[in-house]
Amino acid sequence: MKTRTSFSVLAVAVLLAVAALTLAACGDGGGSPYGGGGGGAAAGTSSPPAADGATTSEISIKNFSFTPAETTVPAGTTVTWTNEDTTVHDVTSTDGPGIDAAVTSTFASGTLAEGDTFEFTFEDPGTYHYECTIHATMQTMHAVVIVE
Ligand SMILES: [Cu+2]
Repeated sequence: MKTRTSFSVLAVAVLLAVAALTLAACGDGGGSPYGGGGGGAAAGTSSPPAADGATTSEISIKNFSFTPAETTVPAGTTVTWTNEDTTVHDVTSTDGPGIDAAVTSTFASGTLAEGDTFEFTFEDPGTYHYECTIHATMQTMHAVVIVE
């Protein structure tokens, strides 16, 4: 029975940290009406290749979280982000392959209101971290696209 203790303590610590960050960052009212924890992972939606070989992938922005948080796609894929929150968000890359240290963005959506979408086509393989700059203090507002 004691073997799970360290895992439980870690899990509780992580939950507390996330809760604290959420409380600290939710300054603009609104808030989530449904305390919805956990669930709702609508599964990575990767569409099959189109006739011309191009692929698409979709990422939702919901409850101050990018879902999925990690997306792996083949080069040439167009990724579409959709803001499903009533709160505004953005999608801004923080690093990527072959980028000069002085350059911090390879893509930036600008402010996305509820229902707005942003598309970016990833031509070059690499790991692209991105965030919502509006809520950058929240762990769930950071995510990554891996292009193979
Ligand atoms: Cu945001």
